[in-house]
Amino acid sequence: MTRPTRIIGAPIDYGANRRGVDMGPSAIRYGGLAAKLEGAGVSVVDDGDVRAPRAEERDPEAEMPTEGRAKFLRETKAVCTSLADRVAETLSSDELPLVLGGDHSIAIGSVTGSARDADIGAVWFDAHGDFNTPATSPSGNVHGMPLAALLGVGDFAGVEWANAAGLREENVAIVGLRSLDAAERAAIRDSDVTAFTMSDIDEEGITAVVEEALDVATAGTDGIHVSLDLDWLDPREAPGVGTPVRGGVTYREAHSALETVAESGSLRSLELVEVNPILDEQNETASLATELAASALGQRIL
Ligand code: B3U
Ligand code: MN
Ligand code: MN
Repeated sequence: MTRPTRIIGAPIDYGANRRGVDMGPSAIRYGGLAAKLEGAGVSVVDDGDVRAPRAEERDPEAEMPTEGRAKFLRETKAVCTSLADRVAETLSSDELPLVLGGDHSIAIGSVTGSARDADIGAVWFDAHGDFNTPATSPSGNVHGMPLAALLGVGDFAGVEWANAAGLREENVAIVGLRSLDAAERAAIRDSDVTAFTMSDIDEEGITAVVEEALDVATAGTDGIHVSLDLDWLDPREAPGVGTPVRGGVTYREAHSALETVAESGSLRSLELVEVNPILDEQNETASLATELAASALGQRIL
């Protein structure tokens, strides 16, 4: 039986190159999230959003040292710090945190909160590696960096607020890769992270790949964080994302993957990121996100 679930919105777009992803939490709620989860037998509380100042309210003074190469890192840190507290509090009251993004930089906060009182692994469903650092990123967008930040890769080494989860590379699996920058490709190959590309899914099938990813993330840990970037899906299924990449997983593969997550019984925290309602068609990507959350939390047809 899935634990009572607490929804926490993180409406930021600082980490993305497209405006609009800050409206993701509203769109996902409007897509019927609470009703879908309740329909799956999960009790739900909506905790509202973490406070996230709009980019226009930004104080142009006092740049952080790395900020020139990592846009809005100071604001990202502030939001992730309060998000981590909300996630940790949710877990300590025996509820499951369901975080709604926002761009993928918020994962630094979600994972940090989830790991505060536990040793966790992570499964990262994404077209991208999110393994850039301020020094390697071609875009400077922090949504392309959260895994590297959490693992202390390259110039993220020793960045206390970002590394605080103590996440181990051996317990991280990325699933669905199909777009990497040259330096992040090298960094992933040099790391102990397990990465499954779309070719692996084509060859082995989604269930086998997700089972292997779960083995990696659960080995010796207390539970797992699942980070679901909606650009993991093919843009035909999920058009409302800032950086779509052709050749992603299908609707059925996505549901099957999250059902496999639910069956593992190891899910500790979940997040849905990168839904951009401005780019969406009739809120279908947001609505798909709500369905996938229901599958991850145990929804079954029969
Ligand atoms: N790797 C590119 C593109 C990207 C990463 N994550 C998203 N886009 N969503 C970058 O900017 O780091
Ligand atoms: Mn991502
Ligand atoms: Mn992505």
